[in-house]
Amino acid sequence: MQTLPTPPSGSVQIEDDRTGLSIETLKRAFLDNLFYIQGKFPALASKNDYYMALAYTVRDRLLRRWLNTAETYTNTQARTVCYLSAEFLMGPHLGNNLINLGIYDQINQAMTELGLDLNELLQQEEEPGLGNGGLGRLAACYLDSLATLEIPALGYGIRYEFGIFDQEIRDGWQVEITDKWLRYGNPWEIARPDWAVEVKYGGHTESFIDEHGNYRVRWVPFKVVKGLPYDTPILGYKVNTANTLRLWSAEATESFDFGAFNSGDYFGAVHQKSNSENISKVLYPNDEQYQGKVLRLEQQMFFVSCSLQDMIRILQMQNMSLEKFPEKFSVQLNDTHPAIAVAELMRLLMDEHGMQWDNAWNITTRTFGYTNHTLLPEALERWPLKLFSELLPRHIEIIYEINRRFLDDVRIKFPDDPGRLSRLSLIDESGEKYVRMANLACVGSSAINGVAALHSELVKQTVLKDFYDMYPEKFTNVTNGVTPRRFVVLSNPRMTSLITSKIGDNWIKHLDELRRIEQFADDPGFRYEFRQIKQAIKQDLANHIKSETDVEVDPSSLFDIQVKRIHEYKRQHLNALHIIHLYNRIKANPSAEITPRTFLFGGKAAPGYYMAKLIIKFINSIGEVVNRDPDVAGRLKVVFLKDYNVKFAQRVYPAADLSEQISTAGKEASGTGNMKFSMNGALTIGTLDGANVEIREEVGAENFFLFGLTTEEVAAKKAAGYRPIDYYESNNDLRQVIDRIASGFFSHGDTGLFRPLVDNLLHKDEYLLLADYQSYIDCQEQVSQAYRNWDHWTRMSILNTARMGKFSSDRSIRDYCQNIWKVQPVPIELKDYTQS
Ligand code: 7GP
Repeated sequence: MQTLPTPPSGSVQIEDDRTGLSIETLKRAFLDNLFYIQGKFPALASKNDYYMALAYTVRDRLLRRWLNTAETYTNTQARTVCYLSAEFLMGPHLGNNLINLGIYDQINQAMTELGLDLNELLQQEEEPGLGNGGLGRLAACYLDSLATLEIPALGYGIRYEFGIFDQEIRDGWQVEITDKWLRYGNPWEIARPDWAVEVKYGGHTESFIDEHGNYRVRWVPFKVVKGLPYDTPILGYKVNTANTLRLWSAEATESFDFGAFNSGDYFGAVHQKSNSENISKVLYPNDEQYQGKVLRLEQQMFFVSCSLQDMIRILQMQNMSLEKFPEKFSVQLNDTHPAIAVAELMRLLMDEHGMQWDNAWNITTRTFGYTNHTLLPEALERWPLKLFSELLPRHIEIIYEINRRFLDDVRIKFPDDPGRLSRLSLIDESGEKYVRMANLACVGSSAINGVAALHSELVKQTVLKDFYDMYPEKFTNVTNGVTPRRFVVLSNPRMTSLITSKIGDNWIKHLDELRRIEQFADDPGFRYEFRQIKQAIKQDLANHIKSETDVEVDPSSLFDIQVKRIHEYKRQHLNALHIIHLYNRIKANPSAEITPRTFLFGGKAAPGYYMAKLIIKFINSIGEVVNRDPDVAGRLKVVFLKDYNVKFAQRVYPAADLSEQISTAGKEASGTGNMKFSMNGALTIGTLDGANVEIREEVGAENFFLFGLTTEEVAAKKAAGYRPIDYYESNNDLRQVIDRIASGFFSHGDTGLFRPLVDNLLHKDEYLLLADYQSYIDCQEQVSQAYRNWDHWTRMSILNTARMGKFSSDRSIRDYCQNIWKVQPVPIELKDYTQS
């Protein structure tokens, strides 16, 4: 190792190896970490060693900000947002931290001088896939914006040992592989064993009268599990604020049951340990599909109880009384997964801290806010009463009491309305009994919001209508947003430099300023550069596709991309019908004028969701035929890219010409991929669903390809008795598409393979693909025509980027702060610990 030069006394300031930013210091610090943390010297080091050494070098530069932030929050007793979420889909940390620290170029230079390629090292990071899709990724964007806006905040969740599965494609089918993301260690987290807490399950309760003559309850659990917190710093963009993501890992209270061990039951002794650790073992891979498994309820209770106990610890450490809980903390429930928090906070306040009901209830309801993320009925969480009571005997008592008092309030507001009472009850008693988590969240929160304007309206009119009637003042909207740091600056450095060269870099923090590039939309030079950049990015993706799948795609073709979880309501199969329509046109007339297109798909299907998995096979089967048919002559290519995740998403959004946002109106709560595409200059083909409505308003109807039925039309059609077969029978083109599938043409003659898909479309078609088919095809034809005029297309593309300011997650977080959390920024000053 290099030795430090001795400075001439008093004249030269030596840069500290853990904080310095000069290229020389960065190189030295990097080699030092390689040596002392990885235990390697360059000749022995693997790519992963280099990645780790770099990660530690960057983490060192974060730590001062992180500790300064924690210290400032402690000293000022700052009001803090706690974001409770069963999922945080963070994506790789390294690149984002380089951007937010503002040292991307320096590190790039330092690596180059050491003969290393920063891009390769960035690719090395195994991303923490601790989420399924939109809900988990939104939580991650919100942490970025909270830190950037200097808002005191903690993210609380579960440190799953295995995140969302890795997806392989074999013979066109999805195969799930365990995600061992912690295999090589995680340089971004720090364990905090001294803040471990305990969580109880099962057993029974006993009541007693305490020394003040008060009625109290004691819970005698069947098992106790230890929760160990792991902290990850979340740095804001070019600020000193570094907030904390605190994820809980489950451990047995005693690693061995020594009693059992000594009596010779070695297996039994270890069994108890592995049983407890199961709680944080694996993320449930279902997206918008509720699964009533005990382990899932154990997970929810686990992270919620750990987090609330942690908040109480923080409050007490700051010498604040429990009465101050709602002033110190605003706690947001990310959907109903953490809704048990309402009962758990009541229990902690009453049973563990001796508070009386009314006081505890007042504190609880002032603390929580609840965000709804879906209207799909199959996602609504309700736990079988028996299962719930056995696992959480104390919580069910509390829920009964909340319910008793709540229903009394309902009776006063709506006398003689038994139907309403049974719909609002926290317990579903219509058949087998269930605990309704959304009802618990609504009663226990002071604010309830949906995630896009349309969605928030539908929440009030449908799933939560009775609650809206009861508490209209609780309801608001906060339209989702995404972070431009990760999804523009990091993902699209070329477009970022072009924009910055014209309007400076203020837009990165104030995305509305992107409007200032509108003035260049008619500037031929700017258009040219904008288009060249898109072309270069498409070429990169084409190379990647070639190396991954061996399919050759034409980078000048229209890149038509749909990436998101596979779900029938998102209608990836409608997109597929369009491909078959184009293919049929070519087969009918090989010299037909077809705008060359590359269709790209990516996304995981829940392992138990048969239809979604069949859709993946369907897309791959179409690709197999279309990609090699000589009549097509390369004009159409269909590629399904395996293992879609955050890391890959970052390469995909900038390469898109067309973004597919084609869910049945009324089904997609918001969508956030739609925003990421459009910010990167893709045009959208979409329905009036979720945030598409607002995106279209912002970018202008003339820069958006709209098709399909509206929410009201969908409802009316269903009410009138929708018959998909009528569309099949009356539309020749559609019939040919469906018949082509049914004939076994895409399945080596096997007419059975896609029968479930075809039968479903013809006889059920819950998501109205056939009703929207012609409108979609016509709209796609407009897209094809528009793409032929590249200059005009580029203009529309620039205007999309320029007008996406509203969809920065900074705006969403400002909305939450003002309307729901009532919390103010607390700027952090950098203090130099090395001097003290
Ligand atoms: C998703 C919604 O489907 C998507 O439209 C929205 O943009 C996203 O949340 C963020 O708000 N919902 C989920 O991912 C989900 O699992 C069930 O919802 C609770």
